[in-house]
Amino acid sequence: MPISLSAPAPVKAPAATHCPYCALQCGMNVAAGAPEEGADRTVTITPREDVPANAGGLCQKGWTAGELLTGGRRLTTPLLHGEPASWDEALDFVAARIRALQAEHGPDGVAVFGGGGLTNEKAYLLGKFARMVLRTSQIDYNGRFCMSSAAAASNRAFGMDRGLPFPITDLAAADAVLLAGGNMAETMPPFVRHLAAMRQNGGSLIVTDPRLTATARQADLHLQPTPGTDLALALGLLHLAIAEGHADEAYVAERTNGFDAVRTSVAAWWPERVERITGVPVSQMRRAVAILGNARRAVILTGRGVEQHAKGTDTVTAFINLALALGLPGRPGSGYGCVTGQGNGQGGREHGQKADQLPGYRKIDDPAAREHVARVWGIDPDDLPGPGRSAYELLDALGTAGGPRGLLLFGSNPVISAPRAGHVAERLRSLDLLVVSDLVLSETAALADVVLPSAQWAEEEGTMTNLEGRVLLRRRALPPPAGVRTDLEILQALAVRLGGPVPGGPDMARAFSTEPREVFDELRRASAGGVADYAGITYERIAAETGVFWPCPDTGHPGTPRPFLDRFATPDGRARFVPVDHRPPGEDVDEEYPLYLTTGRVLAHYQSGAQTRRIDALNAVVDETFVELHPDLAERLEAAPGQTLRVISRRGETEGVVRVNPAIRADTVFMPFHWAGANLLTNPELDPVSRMPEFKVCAVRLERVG
Ligand SMILES: Nc1nc2c(c(=O)[nH]1)N[C@H]1C(S)=C(S)[C@@H](COP(=O)(O)OP(=O)(O)OC[C@H]3O[C@@H](n4cnc5c(=O)[nH]c(N)nc54)[C@H](O)[C@@H]3O)O[C@H]1N2
Ligand SMILES: Nc1nc2c(c(=O)[nH]1)N[C@H]1C(S)=C(S)[C@@H](COP(=O)(O)OP(=O)(O)OC[C@H]3O[C@@H](n4cnc5c(=O)[nH]c(N)nc54)[C@H](O)[C@@H]3O)O[C@H]1N2
Ligand code: SF4
Ligand SMILES: [Mo]
Repeated sequence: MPISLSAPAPVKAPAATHCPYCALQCGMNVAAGAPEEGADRTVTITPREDVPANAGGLCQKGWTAGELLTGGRRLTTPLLHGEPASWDEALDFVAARIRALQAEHGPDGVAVFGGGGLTNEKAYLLGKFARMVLRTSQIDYNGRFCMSSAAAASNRAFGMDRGLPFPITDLAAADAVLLAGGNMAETMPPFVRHLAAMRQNGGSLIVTDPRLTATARQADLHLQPTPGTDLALALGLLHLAIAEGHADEAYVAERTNGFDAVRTSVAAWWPERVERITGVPVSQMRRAVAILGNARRAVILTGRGVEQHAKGTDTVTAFINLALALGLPGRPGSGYGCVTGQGNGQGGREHGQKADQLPGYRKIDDPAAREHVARVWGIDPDDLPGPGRSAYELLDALGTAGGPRGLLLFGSNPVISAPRAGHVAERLRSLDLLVVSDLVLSETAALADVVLPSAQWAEEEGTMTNLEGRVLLRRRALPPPAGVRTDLEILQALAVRLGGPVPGGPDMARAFSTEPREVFDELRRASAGGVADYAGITYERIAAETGVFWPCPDTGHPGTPRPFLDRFATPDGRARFVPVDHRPPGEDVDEEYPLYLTTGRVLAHYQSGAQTRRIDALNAVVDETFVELHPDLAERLEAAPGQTLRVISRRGETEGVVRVNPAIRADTVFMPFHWAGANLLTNPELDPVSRMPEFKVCAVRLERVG
């Protein structure tokens, strides 16, 4: 069904903006044409050359991103119990239910769940709405499922978590890159150009992945560990690096603390022991260490493959320890970085939608932080709630005694993407009130009492912080269709209904501006003096400079592409070595469940698939969930490609179409999580520090169907 616009959009110069999907935030020009009478509006996308991350490249998801702006597959009217409703009806209902639930259960009776795809302005205002209007401590977001382990490890080691603490273009000049658990050829195709440039300049790429992925095929060395054993691998690599004299003693003495304890702790991780645990041959470990140790400039990167484990924080810490021993972080052209995933995965983790956090990457239990943010918001610091539950713990508590009875959800689809998703769906169904703001009727929105149709990327302004920590401007290319509101408008409408104006209290219409620029200016003040300081960043500067790197404390400051060159963000300026030890996965294989299941992504689909499963060109590439297995395993099961297999774990079962691939370990099967199924199986065991679930390894068995 075509979307009718309230007023036809004039054909304008294309808007120079960025892709709606991943953290590479490829630059693209979006040109919107005026619809003919009765016809659909048209959108044309071309890549931008001036954005270093993609420099003229896009992946198939980026090329096709316009389809959801024009197609009739999106929501254009609020839904109240599944029926079309007016905005006033829907919003009045939500406000009344929130009031009733909080009267009965207290402020924590209503929770908020956000997303790393939201702009900085939305993420900031969502956190403010939760703390200032709802006064609930119960807010967290899907970034917890994404890079939280890397964030925790970076904070621990460097006192700051800025995904890549250097511009992505630095990679081209490295002599070696170790990519641990990332598959950029499918998850960020234009990223591979930077790795290819490095190799063209004579550098070497090392990839660790249980599968010989499209990325691993481009590597000079592929280490293929058993899922969940990367921590042992990193300890083994450090053991070898020290034994072979690659530790940079001068750097360690000058720039770090705590090396001795780590040196002692890795002494027990001799290579043969590591080979037994990981399955990676000693010779390959030696080669990896020689490549890294002999490089003048080297970079260690981690992706979700090593991070999404119940020991993800310690695993990343072990890789950071290796990087520190080799003297990499804070050296020009070298370092450690986490390859952040979601469009605003970096900014979304900085401005207060996290359970323990206030804007500017401040801690919610820090009195000075509370004081600062409360002053910006015009409230008493004592009225700010404390820390709440982490994402999975929050979802798990919904509708239980003592847990929240209502949930407002913006920018996530946990029915597909949360671990042990069958249980999560049950918790969502048990709520007294579920409100979802989305562009499409996602599987989670389909369970909601109230669905609020929101505007999309190219229909509104805002800022996104990409994987380099570069703050970018998302420009408006066309107006939203009639009937659709922006998330900022939704938050304001709810704040006004719920919060005031009360005599002497803040004016909620002003406290919740619907103008992205005004929200950003407030975010700048709220972040000022924090770790992620945006005070000096303006829309004008971003436009003029093609992005500004935080921290940027004042408008005269140039921004900080490489924050660790002189000192780390710790109190004494030194990086911290943290001793860590290997441990097995939360759930290991046994007789009943003899195979490892690992999960991840395919090129054509994004996340829960809520957006990309509605795009024909992407469904034409792959439109069903599959289970990838080694030929030996397929033979044992007498399973042929195209047949369906049942995959069973302790938490649930699902089916998948067989794909036979010699590139996977024979003890491991892989499923993408873009379709319902994979997460019915996954293990919600959480990392003790980051609260990351163990998406990347659990035990399963396979059965033939019929
Ligand atoms: N096409 C596409 N691109 C995306 C996304 C998407 O959904 N689709 N999502 C975006 C987001 S939010 C993110 S977070 C990034 C994620 O980007 P990546 O981290 O590259 O993505 P994944 O596919 O989750 O995992 C990477 C690899 O880890 C491997 N792996 C699995 N288990 C283990 C293990 O135990 N050890 C090791 N060493 N490797 C393991 C998998 O085989 C997989 O190839 O992608 C972003 N880009
Ligand atoms: N098994 C397994 N599970 C995983 C992972 C894995 O590797 N394996 N990876 C995890 C990772 S890294 C991530 S990041 C999560 C992501 O999983 P989800 O949080 O489910 O991510 P999306 O599918 O991007 O969901 C975003 C939703 O918000 C909507 N949306 C997009 N933009 C906006 C906006 O501006 N406003 C509003 N209101 N809505 C918007 C989209 O239509 C979509 O429905 O999945 C995690 N789950
Ligand atoms: S790599 Fe990421 S940002 Fe670039 S076009 Fe693809 S999905 Fe969009
Ligand atoms: Mo992610």
